[in-house]
Amino acid sequence: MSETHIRVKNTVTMIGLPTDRNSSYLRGPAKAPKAIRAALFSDQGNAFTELGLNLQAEGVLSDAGDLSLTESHADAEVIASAISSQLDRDHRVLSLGGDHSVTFPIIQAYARKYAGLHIVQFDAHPDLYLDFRSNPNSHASPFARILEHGLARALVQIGIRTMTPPQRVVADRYDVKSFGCYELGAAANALPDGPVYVSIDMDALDPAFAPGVSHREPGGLSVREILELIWRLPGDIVGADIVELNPDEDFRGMSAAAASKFAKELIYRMAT
Ligand SMILES: [Mn+2]
Repeated sequence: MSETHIRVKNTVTMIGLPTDRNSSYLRGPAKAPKAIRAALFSDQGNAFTELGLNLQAEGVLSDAGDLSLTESHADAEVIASAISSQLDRDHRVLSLGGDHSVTFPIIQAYARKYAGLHIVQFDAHPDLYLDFRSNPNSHASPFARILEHGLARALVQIGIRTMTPPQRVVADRYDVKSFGCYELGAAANALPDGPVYVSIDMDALDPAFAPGVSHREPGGLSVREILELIWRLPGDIVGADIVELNPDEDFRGMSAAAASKFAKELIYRMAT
């Protein structure tokens, strides 16, 4: 299929969120936006998605650069207003984290534009702690914040392999659909219709595919399994993030390459 047959309906703005403030273990994801961009625009590949969309074609992708974040409480509002201003232009946003705490302010902005937003989260971890080590904004808590603020109609989690009793309580309270790596058929059947936001934590992948994360959890998903689920999503993907890449833990850029692959295919789904 050549690019001339693909109709571009939306411009996707890519924006980097270089923050590590709410990481609970290792630091490093603040360096991820630079690493993902370098992989995305590297001569190791080309600018075409698997179905033939040229990311460099007019009106497909714009890059807003990295936000200036100060590792302070004020960052959340800086993130939310930057996302809102892109949504006000009717762009769709691909955010490059950063630790997973960034998803809460991003969704605060999205919820102002999209009522009844569904979220699909690829992750080894549920991230449903009401607070983690006394930090309610921890990267282990963004989906607890999103759900208790009523910012999403429903949450589907895929790749989960670290559920704990306190997080199970929160999952049950908000009817979260949480799927392990052994039930991808059921997960595929639970993929939502309607406006959907996709959040990819790189530790959803098996560490064999992406060693460059702060919390390696073996027994994870393959790159291809995640791509298949992104393609099969019946809903309209209106926004996405790729978070928790830790370049300091990477091996020869292979995790950054996986993150850039997800970026390409998410841009395809958002743009067309
Ligand atoms: Mn995770």
